[in-house]
Amino acid sequence: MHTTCPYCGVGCGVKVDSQGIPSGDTQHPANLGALCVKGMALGESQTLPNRLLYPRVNGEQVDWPQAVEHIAHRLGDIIERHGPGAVAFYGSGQMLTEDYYVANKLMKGFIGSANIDTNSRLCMSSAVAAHQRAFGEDAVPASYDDIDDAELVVIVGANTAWTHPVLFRRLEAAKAANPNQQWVVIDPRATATSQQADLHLAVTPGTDLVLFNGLARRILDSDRLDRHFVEQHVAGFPELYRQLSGPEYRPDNVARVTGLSIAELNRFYQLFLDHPRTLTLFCMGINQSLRGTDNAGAIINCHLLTGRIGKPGAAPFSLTGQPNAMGGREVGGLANQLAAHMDFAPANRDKVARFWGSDRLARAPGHKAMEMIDAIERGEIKALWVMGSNPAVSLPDSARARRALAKCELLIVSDISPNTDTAKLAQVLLPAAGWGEKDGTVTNSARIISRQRPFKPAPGAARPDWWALCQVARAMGFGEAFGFASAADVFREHAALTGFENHGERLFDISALSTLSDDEFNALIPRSWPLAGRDGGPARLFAEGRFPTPDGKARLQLSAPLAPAGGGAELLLNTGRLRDQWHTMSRTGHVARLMAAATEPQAQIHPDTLARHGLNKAELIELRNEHGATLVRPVADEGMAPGQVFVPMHWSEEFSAGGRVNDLVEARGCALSGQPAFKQNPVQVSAVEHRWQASWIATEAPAWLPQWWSRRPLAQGECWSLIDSRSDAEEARTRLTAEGSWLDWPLPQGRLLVNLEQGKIAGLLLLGLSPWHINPDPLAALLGTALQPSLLLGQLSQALAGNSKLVCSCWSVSEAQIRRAVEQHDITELPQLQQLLKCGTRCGSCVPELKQILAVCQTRLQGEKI
Ligand SMILES: Nc1nc2c(c(=O)[nH]1)N[C@H]1C(S)=C(S)[C@@H](COP(=O)(O)OP(=O)(O)OC[C@H]3O[C@@H](n4cnc5c(=O)[nH]c(N)nc54)[C@H](O)[C@@H]3O)O[C@H]1N2
Ligand SMILES: Nc1nc2c(c(=O)[nH]1)N[C@H]1C(S)=C(S)[C@@H](COP(=O)(O)OP(=O)(O)OC[C@H]3O[C@@H](n4cnc5c(=O)[nH]c(N)nc54)[C@H](O)[C@@H]3O)O[C@H]1N2
Ligand code: SF4
Ligand SMILES: [Mo]
Repeated sequence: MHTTCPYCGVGCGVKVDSQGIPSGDTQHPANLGALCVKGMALGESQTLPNRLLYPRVNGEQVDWPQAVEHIAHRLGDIIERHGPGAVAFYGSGQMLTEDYYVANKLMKGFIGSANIDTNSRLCMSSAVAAHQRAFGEDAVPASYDDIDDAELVVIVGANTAWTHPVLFRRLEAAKAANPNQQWVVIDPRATATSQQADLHLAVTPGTDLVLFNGLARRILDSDRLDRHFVEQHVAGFPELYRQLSGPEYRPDNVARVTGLSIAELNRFYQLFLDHPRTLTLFCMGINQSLRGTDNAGAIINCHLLTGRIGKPGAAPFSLTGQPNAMGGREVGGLANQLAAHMDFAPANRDKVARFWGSDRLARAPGHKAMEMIDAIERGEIKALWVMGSNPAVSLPDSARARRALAKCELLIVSDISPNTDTAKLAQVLLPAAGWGEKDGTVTNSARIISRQRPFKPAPGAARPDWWALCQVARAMGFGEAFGFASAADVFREHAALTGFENHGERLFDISALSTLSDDEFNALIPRSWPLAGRDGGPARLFAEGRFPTPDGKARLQLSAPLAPAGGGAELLLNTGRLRDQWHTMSRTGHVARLMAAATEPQAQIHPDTLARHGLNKAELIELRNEHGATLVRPVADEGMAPGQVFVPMHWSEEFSAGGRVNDLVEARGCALSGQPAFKQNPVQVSAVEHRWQASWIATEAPAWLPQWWSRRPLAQGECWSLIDSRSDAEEARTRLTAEGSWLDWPLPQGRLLVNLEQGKIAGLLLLGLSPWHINPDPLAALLGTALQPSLLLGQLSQALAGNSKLVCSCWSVSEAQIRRAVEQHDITELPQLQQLLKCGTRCGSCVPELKQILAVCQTRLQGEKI
């Protein structure tokens, strides 16, 4: 059975065998058989420990008709009292296109408000706005095949090695096949991606706009300006020329603002000038910025000025994050779009109203994600339906977002888990069918539409989101328009709308698929749009230099000036992703091997910065600003620029008492797109003077929790790291061991307590030792076994031998093992290491880190030889 991976926007094809075991689909054009570590772990991650199985209203389990009746009645009542603007939907790029289509149709077409926005606002709305401004339509003019043709790959604001791993493997393969291919990585910190670049530009955060405008200025001054292309196909040249002639874009000023040397600038600019086949990949470092839309516009400008668009190996390439972020854009599931690449212009409204057969169509754009929170605070939005997102954690200023969610008269949450921080605030919980149970389509970064196919029944009363939406729509009296019997039915209508009175005005037209039979829909192979090129293969967008604007020309973009950088902050907070976790961990946090590479919420900081703030010895630090505070482990990282801190976005209250980084992020962003600036926030830092710390290893949670805790799954049981500055160790021991019978061994550094139930080990508590530095697995292996003191001592000494970061999750190979192997066997090349330890030979996601560790070891060994 062929389906599509439910994680990132690479959109890899997955084959699932009769046992439900996933493997890469060799026939899928996105991945040609490869899968990354998250894709490989799909077998394990599908089984959630706590699945939401039945609808709940105010904590009581109900059946679907009761839940639907309740929702329809409450929504109807609120709309009657306060108008359609008082209700809102918040969706997700993890919904299928069919879910998205029905949600959009219900809100904009029949409830009559455009208050439907999604987490894609937080993700790529800046890129969407830039595409619309520059091209006239939100169309990504690149395909994965361009990677093989490119001579220069610029990766900006993206840690592709970790976030789009299979794409990164394609990049590695392209470079191996064409050693002349050059890579420039632009990121304020050194990453697994930058490590492999020919040139890494560690820009001052938030200054990419100046860097790319400086590049555009250099292009204007060179013979690489494609005058013919600009004259024929591009508008706005004189205005841009004037803007770029200012002193801000002189090299000395660009160097000053971006923090780069003139030599670095010259090298990057010369590489760009020298390589017509340039592919510029960009992601959250560009989009999640106060100037997100301008950033993307400045990148597109450089491609337009050099005519590097619509040609093999040459394009600006906005990478999408989620598996169906692009599908949501196609459907029009953002508050400022209407449907199917149409906006709210009267002619479009008229078309869509006739197509849907509705006289209640929304008149104007609705509230964007952050504005929804404001509107709830003002009491304007009273009911919110969240689908496929955990906004209590992932929205900026999340403490405030949680207060707003709690204030809603009616909060409905559709999820597969009842335990997310958002689900805990809901009055109505709806059990959604998850991956492997749902049926429909997704569109990836490169506009490839693929099928997600079910291969097992949904458990309990879980149902697809489109189905739940249709039930509610019917109960609200909109029955006729929501009579869909299957995902195929929804898809056909969606496809038909894309072609409805289109007359070639909108590039997004998949109406040829609107007549697929159920069997044909089922058999649909991955297709990219536009549906066919000249040779019947994938079509290249903008190949003729024609753009979907009234005059057929692309538009160069002017940009607003950069706001002066805020002074006075101790540290600048950057946030983003880890290799093995997915967002708020709702789908990956319960898988032991995915948590093993980063076991606790943490902050990466340059060692000099740690020293400057007196944090060298701190076990736990507090980051805070006027929005909130959070507690995290400090990790020394030479790859960070001094004065900056990187905290992953992943931890929530489900997994830790700290680490929820969005409590520190201001709800402010790009004024044009409404996308929050998650990447640059000022914070203060201080050490937490703890009085004790401990590891709790058991299958049950401790009955008492101190100030800070963090939990992680192990192959057997769980490990809870506990730290406190309020109680002392004796009080902790008394409270933690209040239940059950415990044996107590003093250790040189602390003590080991063992909970025995009927002679078997039910739990272990290591008190006084840093959980950060022990390896809990050997002790956890004893859970449920009879107490054997000699075995216990053996396992204890293994545990104390140290915790080394897991690098290869597939073959469980740690950093310490790799370092030892390199030293003992004098390893210089990756294949030797792979042969010896097997690391990096399955999914390959850790290959960039293996290379990084190998390089560091060799530099050290060489240093020792000299
Ligand atoms: N493992 C994993 N993969 C994922 C996801 C996940 O949760 N986990 N999520 C998916 C989703 S939804 C998304 S949107 C993508 C995101 O994919 P990416 O954008 O690649 O990931 P991030 O880690 O958010 O940020 C990328 C980089 O931007 C850098 N950056 C910060 N500020 C600046 C700046 O001012 N300028 C520049 N040039 N760079 C800056 C950060 O240091 C970081 O390394 O990942 C997708 N893939
Ligand atoms: N600080 C910081 N914050 C960020 C970012 C950042 O870089 N830094 N990035 C932002 C970006 S780009 C994104 S995309 C967001 C992502 O953040 P969220 O939108 O919160 O994403 P998830 O945590 O993946 O939440 C998805 C939810 O859907 C549920 N789910 C899974 N399958 C289904 C299904 O089939 N149906 C339904 N109804 N539910 C399902 C999951 O259990 C989970 O609770 O975070 C944003 N927040
Ligand atoms: S790169 Fe990994 S997470 Fe992304 S789609 Fe492919 S297998 Fe899934
Ligand atoms: Mo995203």
